[in-house]
Amino acid sequence: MLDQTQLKHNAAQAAIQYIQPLLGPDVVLGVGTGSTVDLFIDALEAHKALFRGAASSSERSAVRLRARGITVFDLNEVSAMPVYVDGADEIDAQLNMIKGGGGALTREKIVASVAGQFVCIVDESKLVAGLGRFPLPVEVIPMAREAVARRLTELGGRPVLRDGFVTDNGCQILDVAGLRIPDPADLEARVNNIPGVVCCGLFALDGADVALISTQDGVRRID
Ligand code: ABF
Repeated sequence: MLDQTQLKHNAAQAAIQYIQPLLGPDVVLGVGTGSTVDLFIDALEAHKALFRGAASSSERSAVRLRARGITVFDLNEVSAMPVYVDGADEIDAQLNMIKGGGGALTREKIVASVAGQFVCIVDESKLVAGLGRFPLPVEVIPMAREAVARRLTELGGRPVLRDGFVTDNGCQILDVAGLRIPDPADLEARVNNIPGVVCCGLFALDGADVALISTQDGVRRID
């Protein structure tokens, strides 16, 4: 029986295999955030001579990449990247995701938007029949926090401020429990449209292209 860390490790290794044909001397990789991505970064070190560097979705991952000798580029220096690799808090079979448990959702969405494809690496506990058990993280401009919270309540959610947490962008996060999400792309658009919302943790308008889901029976690929 593999424990969760071993499952995450296997997902990270599967991502290394997946990206290998895409590597080259001019290639900048998009790298996400989280404990699964930490293992991916560790495994990437052995291949660092085969690509130019990485663009990171968080300060946390940037520090880890640099510590392993991988050059980190400001996204403004990068015009194209073949692939972005990141985890998720929930993913469904249509590759819609909830992300942002680690608080890096806005930079994750930005870096992912530059990449040719999004490869999501998760252990099987993250695969769900329908999104919404994990509270939806919503990054907000601090002065709009209460106004946004009222609108999220009108949408059926129960927003709670992530206490003492400040994002890499100097903003706050509302974690919204209780939302029904029959149409993830529709809800993503509605939340994005609330004034004061920087970014919402639904990745459905532009979901993952490939999921590598680590199970007790091996890594299952959905695309
Ligand atoms: C990030 O890492 C987040 O969007 C998500 O919250 C989290 C998943 O982390 P882990 O791999 O630690 O479960 O990608």
